[in-house]
Amino acid sequence: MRTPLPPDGLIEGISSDIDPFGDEFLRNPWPYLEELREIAPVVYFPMYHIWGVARHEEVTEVLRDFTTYSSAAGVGYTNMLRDKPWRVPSIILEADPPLHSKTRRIVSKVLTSSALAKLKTTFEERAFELVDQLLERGCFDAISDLAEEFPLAVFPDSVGLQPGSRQNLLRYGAMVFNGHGPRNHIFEEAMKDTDEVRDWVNAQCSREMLAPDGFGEQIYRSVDTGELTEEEAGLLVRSFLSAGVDTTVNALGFAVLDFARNPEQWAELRADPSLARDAFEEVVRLEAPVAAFFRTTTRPTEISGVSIPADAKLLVFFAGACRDPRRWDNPDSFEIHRHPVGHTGFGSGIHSCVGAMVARLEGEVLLGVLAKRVKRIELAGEPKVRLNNTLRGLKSLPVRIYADD
Ligand code: 4MI
Repeated sequence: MRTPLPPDGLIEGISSDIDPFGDEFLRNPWPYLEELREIAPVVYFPMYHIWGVARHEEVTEVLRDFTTYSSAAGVGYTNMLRDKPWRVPSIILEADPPLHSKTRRIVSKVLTSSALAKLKTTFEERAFELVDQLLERGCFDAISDLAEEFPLAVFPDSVGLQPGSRQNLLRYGAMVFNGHGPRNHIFEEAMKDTDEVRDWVNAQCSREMLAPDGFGEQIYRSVDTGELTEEEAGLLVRSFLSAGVDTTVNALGFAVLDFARNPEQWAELRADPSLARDAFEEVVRLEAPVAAFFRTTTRPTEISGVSIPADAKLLVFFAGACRDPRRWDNPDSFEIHRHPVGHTGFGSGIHSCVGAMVARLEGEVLLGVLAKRVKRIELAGEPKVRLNNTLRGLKSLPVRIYADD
């Protein structure tokens, strides 16, 4: 069952044949996002019967109004209230208040700044080990050998996961993020062996599997206080594993690429490694590793004079807002001194990334360690894009790095 088509007058002048889940778009979305921003404040995609916003003002307006633009029907293309989703819905991402408010509060209490401050030394030790190994090699793939290695070396331990098989987390992430798109070839490819990976992840989320004092075990303490059921706690641990790996992998991969392409910015970071956190923030703005999520309208609504019917899927292009020239000077350039306050790389509003502080810690630590040890980062081959229905990222990034003298 589809939402009725809007009357012609409402789609006239706002329709686009751009395919936001086509290979070309996903490989290089920037020219298309520019076109979408220019067409109208809200665009209609007849091929999917969905609407979209790609300007900063409209993206933040939609994300603020969580009653009109609901997450409970899922933040992907599928309306999960109508069509059976491939996994049990997330009780934080794919939920509205009051359920979302409760789960969000519990997760935020686990991810406090004091909890993260305790992890910093461990993260730094791992970063130094890894960077020193890579310096010995000189030439390596910054995706598999650095951007994937580092989060997999620190994040699952912080959650309290059992050792071993961590590659499964990357396979699961591919399912989660490609699963938000329509059933295109990328979706089908990611979902090839759902059962095995899904069962493995679900098993890792049970209380007995989690190490004492990790984020996972701390979530389960809310079961003892009666705030969560055992099942809800397991689902929140699953959210950590869903959201915490691929996102940071892609951000860190782009960080390396952005610095390889902008050696003057690398020189600035090296001159003052305390800029590492600001630099990572600018990477998240410039690259928007989580490119877009959907909302579903709960009533007929209007955005900047454009009408949208009730029960419509609306694609919110975080990446479009991150490079909107209405909001940013030189939006396509990488400037670590920019302080991009209000960027939507972590979303905006009540659903804005609850793990942002963990991501920032990983980014700050790894870029800080690289800045202290590495004089120069050079591309040693063409970067290759990894196609994904939601995430922007690379599948390979050959680089050469040179040790500080
Ligand atoms: C923004 S990435 C993300 C966030 C939450 C979940 C998955 C991905 C989840 O499963 O709750």
